[in-house]
Amino acid sequence: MERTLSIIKPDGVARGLIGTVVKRFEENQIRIIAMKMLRMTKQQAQAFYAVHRERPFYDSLTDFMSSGPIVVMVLEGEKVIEKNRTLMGATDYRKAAEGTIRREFATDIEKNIVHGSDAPETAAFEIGFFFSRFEILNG
Ligand code: 3AN
Repeated sequence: MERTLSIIKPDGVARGLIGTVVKRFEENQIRIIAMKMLRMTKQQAQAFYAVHRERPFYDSLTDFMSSGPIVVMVLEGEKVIEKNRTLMGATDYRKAAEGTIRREFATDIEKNIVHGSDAPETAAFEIGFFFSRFEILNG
């Protein structure tokens, strides 16, 4: 059993896509074991995306991620990290497969609706960033 962190980014929340994203998880046997809505400060977004601090898009990305409310979720299931990334589609929505969340809804490489951890180590860091043990079912 694996866990991963999912974020519905500010564009996804603003565009009314919370239900759509949650439905994708529910339809694909992915269990949501924690969920909340919050707004990150710029500093929190910088800390969350610290691995990207050398990238040219870091400042813009952290501005965007702190620009409005987000929904953060802990997902659980077999191979859920990969499964979630398959449902999300490629970072660049133009390269994302048909039927994926980003292909259907994203409008921009940065404003791409959802985030999903990319490996067990990043999932552990990202889950711990947002949730205490007591906020996660059977945590
Ligand atoms: P993913 O979210 O698909 O794992 P990462 O981890 O490479 O992609 O990038 C983190 C976030 O940074 C992306 N979700 C996207 O919002 C933004 N991003 C990635 N590449 C670019 C880029 N070339 N230009 C602008 N923003 C980008």
